[in-house]
Amino acid sequence: MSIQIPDSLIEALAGARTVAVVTGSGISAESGIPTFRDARTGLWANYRPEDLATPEAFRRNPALVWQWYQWRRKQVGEAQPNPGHEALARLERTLPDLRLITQNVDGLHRRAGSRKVVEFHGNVMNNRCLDAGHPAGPADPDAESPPRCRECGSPLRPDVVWFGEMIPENALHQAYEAVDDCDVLLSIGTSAQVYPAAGLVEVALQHGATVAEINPDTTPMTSQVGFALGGNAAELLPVLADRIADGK
Ligand code: BV8
Repeated sequence: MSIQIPDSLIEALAGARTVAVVTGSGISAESGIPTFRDARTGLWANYRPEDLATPEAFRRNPALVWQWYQWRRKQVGEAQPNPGHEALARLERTLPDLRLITQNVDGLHRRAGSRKVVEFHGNVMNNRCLDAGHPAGPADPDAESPPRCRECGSPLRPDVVWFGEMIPENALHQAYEAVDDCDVLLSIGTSAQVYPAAGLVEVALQHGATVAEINPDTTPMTSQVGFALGGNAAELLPVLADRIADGK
């Protein structure tokens, strides 16, 4: 099935002074990483991510939450960027100013070559300590429970933003700077349900940016965007990047 991308969207992108992109777990689906809502496979089938990705869950059962992240880190370590990630890296090189805000913690955008990336919810491969936030790099992949911080001895936790936690100030500032000023925003592979990330798309809509959504399903944003491209990111984005590169 040929993928139809309206000429008017190509023209808006090609003529944009600045483009913002917001991605969610759907863009990593074709790298073999289950989307956040599908992450309930195998031994983790009985847990909802929203019940594990919280400070309370970690305090209640640090080993369980740590093992969930160790399982996810293994998936991420085995994953490769897919053509969707690579197409966004090409678009960053082709367009004058494209800034990418990702909700994903898998690091695949940077591995695909994107450089202007805001990791809005952190990066699962890094750790920090619970008490003082001392940064700690990757942990032993076989550690069954949280190692201790070398500086203060408190338990390590993944360097991600849990539900109920604030987005880091610099990520928040960079993200709003990108969407406040964008001519075009692409919302890709996100169910647009988690805030304040989903609010970034609303900011672009409010100031009249051209907004396109790339998702095989509909979301709460679909009825508000100018372009709703029903398809997979790994199929649609390379076509879009080719048309921008070819100037047509
Ligand atoms: C906070 C890191 C303030 C951890 C994650 C209003 C305002 C502010 C906050 C709230 C609010 N309402 C509710 C809240 C609280 C909460 C929230 O939003 N809850 C939700 C459940 C309603 N928000 C927070 O807690 C945030 N913090 O607000 O702090 C505060 C703090 C203290 C006191 C007062 C105020 C922090 C939220 C961050 C949580 N951390 N991740 C980890 O990964 O373990 S969130 C995590 O879930 C992801 O990072 C991502 O953000 C989200 C999952 O969403 P998606 O990425 O969209 O994935 P999903 O599976 O849902 O959808 C995938 C989509 O892809 C689907 O649409 C599918 O159709 C599509 N798809 C599938 N295949 C493809 C595809 N698309 C394209 N191509 C394909 N091939």
